[in-house]
Amino acid sequence: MRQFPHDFLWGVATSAYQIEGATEADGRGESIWDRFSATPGKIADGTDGSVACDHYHRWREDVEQMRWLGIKSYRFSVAWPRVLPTGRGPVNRAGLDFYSRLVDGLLAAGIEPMVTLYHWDLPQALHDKGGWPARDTVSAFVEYADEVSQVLGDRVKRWITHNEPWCISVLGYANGEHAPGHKNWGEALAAAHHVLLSHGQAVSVLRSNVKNAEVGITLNLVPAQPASPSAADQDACRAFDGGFNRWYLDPLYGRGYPRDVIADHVAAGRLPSEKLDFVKPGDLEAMAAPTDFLGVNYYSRGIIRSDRIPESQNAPRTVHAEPEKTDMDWEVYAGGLTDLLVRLHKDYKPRRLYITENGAAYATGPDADGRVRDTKRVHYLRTHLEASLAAIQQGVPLGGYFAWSLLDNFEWAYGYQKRFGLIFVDYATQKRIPKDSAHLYRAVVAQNGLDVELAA
Ligand code: GBH
Repeated sequence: MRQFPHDFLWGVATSAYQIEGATEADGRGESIWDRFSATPGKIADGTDGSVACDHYHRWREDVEQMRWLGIKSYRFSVAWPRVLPTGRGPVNRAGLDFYSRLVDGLLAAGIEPMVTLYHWDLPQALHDKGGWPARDTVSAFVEYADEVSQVLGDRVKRWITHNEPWCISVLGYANGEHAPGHKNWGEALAAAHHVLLSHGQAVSVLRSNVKNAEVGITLNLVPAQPASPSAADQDACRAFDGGFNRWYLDPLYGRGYPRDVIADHVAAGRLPSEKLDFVKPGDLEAMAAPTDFLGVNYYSRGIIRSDRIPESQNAPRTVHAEPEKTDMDWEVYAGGLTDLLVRLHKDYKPRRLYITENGAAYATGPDADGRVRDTKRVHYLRTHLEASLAAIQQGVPLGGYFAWSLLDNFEWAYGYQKRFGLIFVDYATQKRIPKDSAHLYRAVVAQNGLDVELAA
């Protein structure tokens, strides 16, 4: 009864800068995250990704963990500065060889690789030439996609161009929480445009280099609900959904940028006029290149309250947040995942959807007996898998689920204090300990269904 389709792609996800370490090995160049984390005050615990999980040296052990989990696919990202240390040619073979060995190791373990080309580690040299707000970065990305897919394309079938354009542009260029730490909305919107354009241009390159390629992009999407039925809250919710979700979905699915959000940006002084100077003829067509799947990263919903009118004058809050929050302070709300998937299927009709990330931060470590009883993550995982199955039962073409993350890792501006792993990492010794949630996931994957119990 509570079974997933027989070909459902069970997986786990990671990203290069968050796990690899070895930032100076084999000719790797500097990335904007090396520079940003070395800047005092940017990372909560003052750490960086220079060692992280030392996955660059321990990848064989990590593939063994995946084999134990029984997963069918592993989503990882390629570090652009390992392949092209200064952003553009010549290629650093030693850097690309690391991914070639990893892919061979995965295939030997019966695990299909899914490659993300860009998970935020822009070569610093490209940043110095303007970074994502500069249009030249588009062709640099397409060249990079070409080089990587020429070498890995004989063994890697599934490709994700970018991870979370909203984070790249807004966190990186508008609110400064992520590298490169700028605070300029004009730059952020130009950056978002160039990220989406580079995605569209890379699609055809990937298709020509990879036989039977499955190509897509991953977005971080947040289903939103107004806090009350008041007109002000409903409008705030429209605006949130517009800026967070539709700004990326609409152009990817051929509708161009949403007019209402352009007007919001102008009204808020984030854009000088409704004319988007960074959009050149042909861009909107290129961005809408047909893809094989949409990757969805889901963590929580948004309950949206207007800040235009004082709280006291607003209608009473009618949407109640669940009391449970993760260590990120994000509400645990599994129903949002079903709602989101159903809405994407209905409004945009992607050929297929993959949940490319879903998970929760809880700092739970080993008890005296060595076992990691991460009960809250077990609950999060179970309820979100139920929510995924519910979407399938409502007709959503959901092809797979990738838990975030295989390992505890470098959680960007939060450093190592936030732990998302199914597997605990003792950073002092680099020892890996599968948490209770890993045992649950292993049982689900083995059964391809949810009627599983965990040993007490
Ligand atoms: C992902 O980003 C990243 O791809 C990954 O590298 C990272 O480690 C992981 O998630 C965990 O943070 O409205 O409550 O959902 C996620 C980025 C998640 C951005 C949630 C904005 C809004 C909070 N985001 N978020 S909520």
